[in-house]
Amino acid sequence: MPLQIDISRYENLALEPQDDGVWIVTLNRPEKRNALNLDTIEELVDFFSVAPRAGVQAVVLAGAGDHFCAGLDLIEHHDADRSPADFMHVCLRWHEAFNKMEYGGVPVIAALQGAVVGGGLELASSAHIRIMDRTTYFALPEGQRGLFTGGGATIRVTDLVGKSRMIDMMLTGRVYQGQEACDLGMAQYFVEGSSFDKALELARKAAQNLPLTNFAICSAVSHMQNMSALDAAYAESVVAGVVNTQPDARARLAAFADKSAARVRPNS
Ligand code: 1HE
Repeated sequence: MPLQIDISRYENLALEPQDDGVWIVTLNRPEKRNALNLDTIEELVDFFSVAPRAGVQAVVLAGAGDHFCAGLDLIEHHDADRSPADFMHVCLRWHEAFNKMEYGGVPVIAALQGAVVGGGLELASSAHIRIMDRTTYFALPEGQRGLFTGGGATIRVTDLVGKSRMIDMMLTGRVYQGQEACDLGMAQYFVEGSSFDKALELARKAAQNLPLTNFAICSAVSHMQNMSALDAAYAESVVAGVVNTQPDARARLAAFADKSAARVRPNS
């Protein structure tokens, strides 16, 4: 019996389940440019903890308004006047949320518009696919604010663009946008139209895969990056042993064998 997600409990995220198992999850504080306060982080933890067991096939992660996310809620942080231990625990909750996203097994497709900055870029980099459009720009303003990244940028943004670029972004506040940002790996898609429309299209496509296959793609690949090549090869074999023999795959293999399944062709 899948778990239920009680949409009415969420105040900082807007949750919209679609008929095909895709859920649209929108950061819903546009008046604060979707800055990440503690409550938003807790709602992300809640949602992504349950989503893999609630029949969620894919997630479109979006931001309400003109900007995806302005990063850490600087006003909340200022007013709370936190101790080092307090802020360490804040960061641990961010990691809890973002690790649930990256390792949870449900495809997360981020629709990026406007500012994707600081913790907003850390959030985006936890998604499996990022779509940007003409309005999207990326930055790590932590350096200018007297701060340091605390939501995984040292791991995930470095993974996307490399150590030297990440350090430059933090030291100088450098902003990346347009084709250059996409070419560097900030996003996998750069669209002329709306990033949201493309994200929904891709989420619907991913949702047609078997859930166990998607689970492996959106969990095992990340775990294996943390292993030695020797251990990753072993883990890959075990995962493939389970996934590639799943009963639901038999119909798809049979369709290939009887030539009714679509073939892989170059883009026209
Ligand atoms: C905020 C935040 C925020 C806006 N925390 N309240 N992140 C940053 O350094 C980015 C800070 N934000 C900005 O640079 C700009 O706000 C934006 C480029 C995102 C948008 O600009 P704009 O002109 O559309 O909006 P605005 O007038 O600057 O802000 C509108 C409101 O949103 C305003 O609130 P209001 O009550 O005065 O109307 C802003 O205070 C509020 N707002 N951004 C709180 N970030 C785990 S460590 C992670 C470390 C970091 O993420 S550091 C990077 C923080």
